[in-house]
Amino acid sequence: MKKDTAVFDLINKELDRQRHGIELIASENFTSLQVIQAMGSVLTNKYAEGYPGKRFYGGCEVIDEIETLAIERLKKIFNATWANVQPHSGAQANTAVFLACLKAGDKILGLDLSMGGHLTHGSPANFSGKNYQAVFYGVKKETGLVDYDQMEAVAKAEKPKMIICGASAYSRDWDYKRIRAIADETGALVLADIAHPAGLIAKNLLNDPFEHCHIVSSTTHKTLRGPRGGIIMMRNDFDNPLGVKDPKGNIRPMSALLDLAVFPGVQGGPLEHVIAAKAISFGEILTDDYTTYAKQVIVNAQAMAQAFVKRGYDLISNGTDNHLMLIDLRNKNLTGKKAQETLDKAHITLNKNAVPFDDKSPFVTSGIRVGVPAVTTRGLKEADMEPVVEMIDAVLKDVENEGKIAEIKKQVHEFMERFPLYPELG
Ligand code: DSN
Repeated sequence: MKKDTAVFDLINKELDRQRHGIELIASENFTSLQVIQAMGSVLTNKYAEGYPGKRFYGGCEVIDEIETLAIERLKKIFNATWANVQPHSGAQANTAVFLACLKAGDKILGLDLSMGGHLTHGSPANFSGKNYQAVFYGVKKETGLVDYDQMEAVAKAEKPKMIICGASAYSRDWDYKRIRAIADETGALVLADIAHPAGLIAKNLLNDPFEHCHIVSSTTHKTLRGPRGGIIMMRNDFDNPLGVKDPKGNIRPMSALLDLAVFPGVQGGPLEHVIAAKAISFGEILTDDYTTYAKQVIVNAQAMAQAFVKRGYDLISNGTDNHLMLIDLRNKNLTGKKAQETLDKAHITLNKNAVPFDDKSPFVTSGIRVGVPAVTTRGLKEADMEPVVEMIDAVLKDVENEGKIAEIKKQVHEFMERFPLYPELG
């Protein structure tokens, strides 16, 4: 068959872009080559609806071994007793959790999207806000920290069936113990969506949500550095206290309800090529090399935060505990949109982001979100954060100066040549 050069040329162009630029999107990372190879394998040909040992198709004996390996490795990482590795994404994982735990119209309490939350935590634009009644907590204006008093007050007043913690743009750790206490007092389940900091939690560098939260969901492609996908886990199984039943009307353990919610609830055939890639990345996470990586992520994020503060940037909560920071650009007379677009021209990639109490639309925003998981995988260390921030600052100080931007772009390419990406790909 003739090679589709139209598509492969574009793939190579994207490889080139990834190699030359500085990648600071907090939710992105670079997987190992073996993770990419597994995703491009013959496993994509196989239908395997169901679960290991209980499939609706023949010929699943190898697939069963692969999926079991992924589940067992994931359980080991988080000291979990149950895991589902089939969700195609974090959004799919959360959809399945809601389907398993709640009835349509039930109330949920999540971090407001405009305060750093996630679409699937109750945004009116998302299934979570359309099918469920969403109420929200936020962060404190003075500190930028999650307002647990507000969470408690809203929970007491609204009696949500589920409290969701986790965020897309929050640079601090979570008080899971307090959240569970609020949930116990008000009769709610707790879902921790750890999509962003999962890799740091895996290595005990942040608080452990499994101790206190009923259910934990995540993506696999952010700090976990695996293929694009989702997962759901529990350390302790339990019978759904909200009285949600399986399709036959039986009360079942949460693990069974969650499995049923993923398939056949919200998905059909699992992506077994991606599940194989998940298994590989989970194996990588269990190594000492990954522990070194996760520690370096935090060291790099703190060095980067300091470099920004030194240059007068206004960091929400004044710093970071994890892999990212949120920067309010209003004191620099810039919007997030302008900053993102200008930095893009210099091949420095990050995203515009609403800051808490933002006065601009989500398409413009007052801020940017900056994360270090991808550059840490490239091999950048804390001493490299200064020159990176210097280049960002040079662009943002002079956003209309195309000559300067071109000069920084050249510096970016020269700088990143020191950190080869996928050299095996030629
Ligand atoms: N889109 C992801 C992020 O960038 O954080 C969240 O789903």
